[in-house]
Parts: sequence; structure tokens; C-alpha cells
Amino acid sequence: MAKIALITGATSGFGKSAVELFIKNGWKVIGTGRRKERLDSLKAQLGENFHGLAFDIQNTDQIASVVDSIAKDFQAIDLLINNAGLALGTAPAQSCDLDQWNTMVDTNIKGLMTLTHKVLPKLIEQKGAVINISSVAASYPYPGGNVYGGTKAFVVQFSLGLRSDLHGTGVRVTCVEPGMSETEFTLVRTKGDQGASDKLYDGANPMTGEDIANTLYWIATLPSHMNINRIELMPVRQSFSPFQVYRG
Ligand code: NDP
Ligand code: 8X3
Repeated sequence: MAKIALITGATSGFGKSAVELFIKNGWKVIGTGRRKERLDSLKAQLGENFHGLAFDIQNTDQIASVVDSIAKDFQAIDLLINNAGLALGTAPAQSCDLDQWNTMVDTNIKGLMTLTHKVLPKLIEQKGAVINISSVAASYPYPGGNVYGGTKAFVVQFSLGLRSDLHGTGVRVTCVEPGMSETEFTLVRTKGDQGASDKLYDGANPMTGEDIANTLYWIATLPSHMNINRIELMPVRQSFSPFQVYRG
């Protein structure tokens, strides 16, 4: 029988590439996101093995009923990929927009944890898996990363905590921590500044949605006695810089 994955953030980037790859390999996939027209296009492209679910993951009160509304033949979820998320702005903490901080917390933390809470009983029943998308920003601070990095650090620690709580259930939990990848991520972060996005990735040979999707598929199809706890990925052209020292 085909395995079933629920992949959040399926309308773009990592999530869209993952939806395409899992379906190509015979999975049934529930893909989520706010942009219904993009989910409809995926349905037209991918057919009956794709089930689109349009909702804003920040509306945590609605998440339980949205999951309950999933068609019966997609209900036995084997894999939850918590991918939906965003960074907003690169301003320093002392001059940034508090609304942007709240949006990142509501999406990257509250949305992710509420959906996970709802889907966990199904995953336990299926002896399934959770893959959470964090970021290198969880471990390595950079100017302007403030709350975005904080939300992704939550994702790391929450993943390790889940692993601990799910001990003995057979449910696997993995936290994937990518670095620079060219998706709509920077377009969203800069409120649609295509020039800024192009400039960031220019000459950097960044990772792609397909690169991350391949990693997700590899993790999901490892033998069931193996658990990747955390995995960090970067393009070769991205690495680390020295500490800053202010000599005022
Ligand atoms: P994209 O902007 O291309 O995709 C983000 C996805 O998240 C979209 O499908 C979007 O759907 C969805 N999403 C965002 N906000 C909401 C919301 N409120 N409700 C429902 N869905 C939402 O970026 P990426 O593919 O790059 O990002 C995917 C994940 O990877 C994010 O968690 C990001 O933080 C993380 N990441 C990205 C890296 C990068 O360099 N690109 C590196 C490390 C981690 P829609 O807008 O239709 O709602
Ligand atoms: C996105 C990666 O380095 O832009 O999570 O913060 S980075």
C-alpha cells in the first residue's frame, strides 16, 4: 500500500520539490500552504495521489478541524514533514518590526507544534516519522538573524524532545538544518525584492529545493531501525566567518 506524507509549505521551494519527488516514488501526499491556486496547479500536475489543503498555519485554532477534513484515504499519515516557515527582515533587534517577530513565532513555532500535536497519534499508529525543517541559523548566529534563528533553535530542541518522548513507539524524528538554498525564501524575507534575492545567490552556487527534497526522501526511506537525529547541510561555497570584535 502507498505510504502517505503530509508536507507543509508545498506551494514553493523545499516543500514543492519534496511533494513532486515523493509522488514520483509512489507515495500519496497531502500538501499544504496558503496559496490555493498553487495547490490546485499541483493537483492538476500530479493527479489523484496529491491532496491539497489550503490553510494558514498561524491559525492554530483551525488546525485540528483542517486535519480532520482530510479525505479518508489520506488519513493514515506515515510521515509529517514540518517545512512551512519563513524569515522576515534582516534588521538588527533594536530596530526591527515586532510584528515580523510575532509572525515568525506564530508560523515557525506555534504552527509547527500545533500541527505536530494533532498528527502525532496517527504517526504512532503507523509507526511513522516526523521530519522537521530547522536551519543552520539555529546553531550559528548572524546579524539580523535574531528571532528567525531563535525559532529554528526551538525546532531543533523540540525535535530532540519529541525523539525522547516517542521512545518505544517506533516513530522516528529527524531535524534537517539547511544553509543557503535558492527558493522563494529571500523573496519573502525582503518583501518581494527579486534584486536582493538574485544578488544573494549570485555566484554562490546555493543548494536547491531538489537537493533538500533528495535528502528528505533519503531520510524517509532509510531502514526503519535507523534514525537520523540531526543533519546539517550547506553549499560548499558557504562556511563560517570570524567573531566580530568592536574596538570602540
Ligand atoms: P519558500 O518561501 O520557497 O517556501 C515556504 C513555504 O512555507 C511556502 O510553501 C509557504 O506557502 C509556506 N508558508 C509560509 N508561511 C505559511 C503560513 N502562514 N501558512 C501556511 N504555509 C506557510 O521557502 P523555503 O522552501 O526555502 O523554506 C521552507 C523551510 O525551509 C522554511 O521553514 C525555512 O525557514 C527553511 N529553510 C530555508 C532555507 C533557505 O535558505 N531557503 C535554509 C534553511 C531553512 P504559502 O506562502 O503558500 O502559504
Ligand atoms: C535560512 C538559512 O543562512 O539564510 O534558514 O539563515 S540562512
